[in-house]
Amino acid sequence: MDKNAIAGILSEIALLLELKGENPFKFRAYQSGARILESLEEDLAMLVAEGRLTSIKGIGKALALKIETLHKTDQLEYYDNLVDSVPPGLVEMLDIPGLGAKKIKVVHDTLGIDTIEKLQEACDKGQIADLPGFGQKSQEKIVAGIKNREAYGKRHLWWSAFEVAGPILAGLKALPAVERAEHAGSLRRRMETVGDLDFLVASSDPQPVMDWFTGLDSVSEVTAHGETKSSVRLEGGLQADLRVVPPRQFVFALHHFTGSKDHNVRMRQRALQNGFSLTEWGLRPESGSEELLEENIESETELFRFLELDFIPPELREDFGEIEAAENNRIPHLVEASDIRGVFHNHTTASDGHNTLEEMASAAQVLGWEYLGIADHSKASFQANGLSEERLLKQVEEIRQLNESGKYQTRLLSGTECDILPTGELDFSDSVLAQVDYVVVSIHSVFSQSEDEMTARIIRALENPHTTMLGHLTGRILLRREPYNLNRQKIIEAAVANGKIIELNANPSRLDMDWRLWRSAAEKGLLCAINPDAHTTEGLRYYLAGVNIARKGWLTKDQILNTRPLEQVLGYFSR
Ligand code: DGT
Ligand code: CA
Ligand code: CA
Ligand code: ZN
Repeated sequence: MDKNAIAGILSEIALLLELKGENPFKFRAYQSGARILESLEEDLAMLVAEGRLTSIKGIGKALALKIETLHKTDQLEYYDNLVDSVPPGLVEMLDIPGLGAKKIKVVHDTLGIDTIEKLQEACDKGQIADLPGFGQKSQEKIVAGIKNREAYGKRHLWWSAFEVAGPILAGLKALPAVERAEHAGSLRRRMETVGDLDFLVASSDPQPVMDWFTGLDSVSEVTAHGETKSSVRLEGGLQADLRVVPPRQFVFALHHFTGSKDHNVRMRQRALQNGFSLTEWGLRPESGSEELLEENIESETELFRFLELDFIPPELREDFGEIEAAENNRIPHLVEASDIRGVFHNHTTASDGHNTLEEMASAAQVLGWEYLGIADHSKASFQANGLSEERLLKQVEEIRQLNESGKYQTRLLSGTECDILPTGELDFSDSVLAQVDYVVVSIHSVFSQSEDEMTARIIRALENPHTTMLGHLTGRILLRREPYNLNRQKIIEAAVANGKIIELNANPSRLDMDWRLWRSAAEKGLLCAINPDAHTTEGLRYYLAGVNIARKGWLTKDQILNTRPLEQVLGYFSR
């Protein structure tokens, strides 16, 4: 077992122990053990072979033995017994917002509840509200959480779905029987989450393509195996559809199965207005004739052109006004990944990142970036090892020296991700904030304020003259945590009025602010910054997910600060 798999098991042990109500010291030891393993730089095999695991701070004898056993045998009796001793329903309840291990234990111990269904029943009867430490509010929150869990249960983050889809698409393209292959559906439209993967292939010999697809190693179940359509469930729970069409139908099918449904409806209406019926099979003149018009349409561009429209990028096909825009040559030139010259909101080992300043700098250089901003947490985020004033100023100095040394071509910028305190005040004083290049302000605590309080809190932070940009506007964690209560429009207006940026947090679980808001916000004059919120060198790559969402939000290069060259960015900061 590799270190990440072992770290996964240690975190699970921590959760199970907490669910059992064990001594906090005990489960925290596993939690921190997992974190240590994740950020381990030395080779685990080497450490085990040389018996040096216990020399790492935070890994005692007992923990070392378990890590060693997992590493060598892939098994651990202690873990297996623990899993057996905790009802799986309790573990599932951890997904419900507002229900931590402590509360789950209370629910289990007092009412004998060990499944989500029973939890729902108890809520219906009002029993949860009566438990000590719960109350009406938290019961309502649990009910909402159960609902969300059902709604979200079947969806997946775009980023992880795309990683799964990549090799499958490459495999399809490599098959001799395949002329063309593309992914379609929400994956191609770059939605923040996807329900299932859709693949489309042009081939006049579907059989071997279907057989290859349903026979993939990663397929755990074949749910349909037809002549031209197959569906499978992949390991990890994702479902995937494959459709094979004759080559001359490919363009029409690609457009149809890319969707969205609403966009398709509008496109069919438009075709009808022009006297044609548009389907996944082709275009047919409405006036009786059965003849299909497909000879001269070999790309989506040509299909749109036939309907007197400019090409509409898949990201925009959401019936958000894209057809009107395409009619009037007003599809914007959307931002592209290659436009990005650097990013601002990233973490290092100084707070809760897993890589050092220099490792981040070197990774940014590999990405070809002109600048890399570091914005570690501030002191109020003690759970994320937030920096004190002294540590921040020390980091500013470190960054200055590193820049001066000329060791990296990427220029480092010193920022901070400064907590917005519950009152809307910032976690650092003006005199400290004046010493960094820019200030990202974010909420990391007291999420439960009312809409008015939260909105006022954030607006107050935006009014601080030192604030440069607002981090992860709503705090949502896709598929896991709802946005906090806030009035997004009021905040956008305040940002524009105060000349502040709202970031597009590109972490695949956040993608916050939501793409649906960007078009109108940018029209009001809001400036965007795409930030990966990276906690590792790998995490810098999340900027790609941010570019997707910016494109979905109709954003162009000039509406995004980090497409600008270094000099202009510095100029912007020193306004
Ligand atoms: P998902 O999978 O829930 O994330 O969303 P999609 O958009 O990938 O939806 P999916 O997989 O059900 O279908 C793929 C595409 O096929 C969809 O984007 C549009 C098209 N499509 C599917 N069903 C219909 C339909 O009933 N009417 C129309 N007009 N188009 C459909
Ligand atoms: Ca789909
Ligand atoms: Ca589908
Ligand atoms: Zn944050």
